[in-house]
Amino acid sequence: MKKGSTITRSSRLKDVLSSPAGHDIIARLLYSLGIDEKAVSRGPIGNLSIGSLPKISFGKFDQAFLDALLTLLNSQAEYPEETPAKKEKKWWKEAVVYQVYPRSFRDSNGDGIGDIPGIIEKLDYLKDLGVGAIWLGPVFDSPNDDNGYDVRDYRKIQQEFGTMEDMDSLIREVHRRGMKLLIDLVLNHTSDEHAWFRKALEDPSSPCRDYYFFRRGGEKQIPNNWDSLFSGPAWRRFPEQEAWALHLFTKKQMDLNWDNPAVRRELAQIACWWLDKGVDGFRLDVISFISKDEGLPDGNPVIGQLMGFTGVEHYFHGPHLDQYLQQFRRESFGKYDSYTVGECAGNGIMLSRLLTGDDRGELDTVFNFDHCENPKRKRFDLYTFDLRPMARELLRWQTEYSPHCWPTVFFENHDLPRMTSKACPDGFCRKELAKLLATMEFTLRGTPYIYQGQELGMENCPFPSLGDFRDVETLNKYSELLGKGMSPRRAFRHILCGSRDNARTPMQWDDTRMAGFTDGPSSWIMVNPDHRDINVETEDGDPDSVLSYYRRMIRLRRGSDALIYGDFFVGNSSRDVLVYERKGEDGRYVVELNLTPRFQKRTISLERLERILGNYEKTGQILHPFEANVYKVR
Ligand code: ISL
Ligand code: CA
Repeated sequence: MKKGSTITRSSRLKDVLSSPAGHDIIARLLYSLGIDEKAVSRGPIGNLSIGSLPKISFGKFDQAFLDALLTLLNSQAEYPEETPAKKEKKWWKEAVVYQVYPRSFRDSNGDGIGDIPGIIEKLDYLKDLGVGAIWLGPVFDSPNDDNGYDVRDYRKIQQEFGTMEDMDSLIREVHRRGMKLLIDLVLNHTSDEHAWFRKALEDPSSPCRDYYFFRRGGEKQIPNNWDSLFSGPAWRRFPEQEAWALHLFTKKQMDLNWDNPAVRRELAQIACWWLDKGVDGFRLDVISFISKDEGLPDGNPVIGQLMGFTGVEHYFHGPHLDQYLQQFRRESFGKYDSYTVGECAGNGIMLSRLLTGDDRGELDTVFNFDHCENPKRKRFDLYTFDLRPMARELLRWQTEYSPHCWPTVFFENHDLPRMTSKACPDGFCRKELAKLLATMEFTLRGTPYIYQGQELGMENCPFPSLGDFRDVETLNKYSELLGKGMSPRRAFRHILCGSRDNARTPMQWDDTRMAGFTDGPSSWIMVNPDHRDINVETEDGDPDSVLSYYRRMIRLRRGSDALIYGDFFVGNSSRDVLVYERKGEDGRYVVELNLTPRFQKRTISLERLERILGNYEKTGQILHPFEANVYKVR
């Protein structure tokens, strides 16, 4: 099929794979059907027509789905150019990034809430760990409906976190230690308490009204069928005005209308304001959602079911996303020596190629989450996570993402339960698993991200009751499940495993009652009782601890051209054991990973290999559960 030609019902599946949106969507579809993508690109399935999808899926995908799919496939006509890659060396390709969740890192004044002076107290710890850049969660003034992801004023610091002077000294102190600071800009939506939204409500004729998506309509006239990602419909009603406004997240997080040039200008000015203050870049919250299809049409129910939320096909990579990002970069961070990572859920390898190619002028890197859950599973499902499909997905990003693009490598963040608990719920291999993940993290190509506490091997929290949860998404989910008729006991088990609060319990500095997080009597969310064993102080003095392993791994990566910029090759692997190689100026490294909690046969010969790091004291003929080794080729 020729580039740019229209995709129809009679187009063959393998041809669709050559269009960016088509590639990512078909790949995702096949994943959900449990079919390997290669079966389509190379095998006979590839010769089937799109029109046969209803048949081969036994009706799971119906005609309406097909229509929605064709519209979607044809909406994204752009193709990446085939120019030579720049392959430039950059500080952000070399830096290890550490994500700080401000509320839960360190409380300096005993009120039980983490704060900026608390972060400053711990900068030497981060420096010592080998961190090159810090991603700081949102610290802007906020009514805290979604822990700061609902911004009331982008140029003011949340009182509980400190003052603007504290923020200035944080920037200074980070730089003084040779590290960089990235801040978390939330630009897809503002709080309903932001001055723009208040004005829009007070005076419907003010220019601010068009900063958001207001639609007229009575109680029964909801503008479309989109779901909020945090349960319920994506529309909030303002009865006194006979109007609705769009919110993809909570009822207090109002979506901004990026189609309005004034909105784009204001947001670029905010970014410049922070860059002028000295921050080194941004993590852009749900940035891939900023462009919505014109007219906000209804979402297809089958796509909705597949993706978990109805409507996503109309905004996950909307019609003007690339153009808005190019403009945003030109008018803000493109003028600085900065680094930007965009949160771009649902954008697969090809669409991310559009977002991050060094010839595209958009973002530097993206976060994609396809590896974070197993096929056919969602975060709140009760299941034991299997590392093998995750590794396959990560390998695709290593081998199929273009040389124009730079990946990110991460396993945890403030929205995800702890990997240790997901993949090893009974905890018997916790340390080995945590070290295996560290081995991957610092030997794959891409910028590695550590989420606070990951370097200790922190686990999910055994929250005793509903009252111990804090997260709005969790609480909404619980009501949603009860509403569907689930028993309270069962609903509780689901939120216990999937809740974002699992990652948000206080950082564990020592084994005292409040884990060294606060000197006050209590904290805003409970401390995980496992802090008696899992904490910085204890692990610091133990050469066998997860923390010590992180330090060694980071030191190894930092000094190695091969591990940062080197070429990547898949080695002789089996279904259960992954082997890959990195090659650069300092030589060749071989990484060997047993991805299962069981003993496995080795797939390579160790002749000519010198073992330089591993998560077991010795390695024998048979690989131990989750065994990980790094070798240097002699
Ligand atoms: O799309 C998703 C699920 O399929 C989510 O993972 C989505 O990427 C995520 O919910 C977006 O998260 C970000 O924006 C939210 C905020 O609550 C999160 O903490 C933040 O990381 C709204 O601002
Ligand atoms: Ca505090």
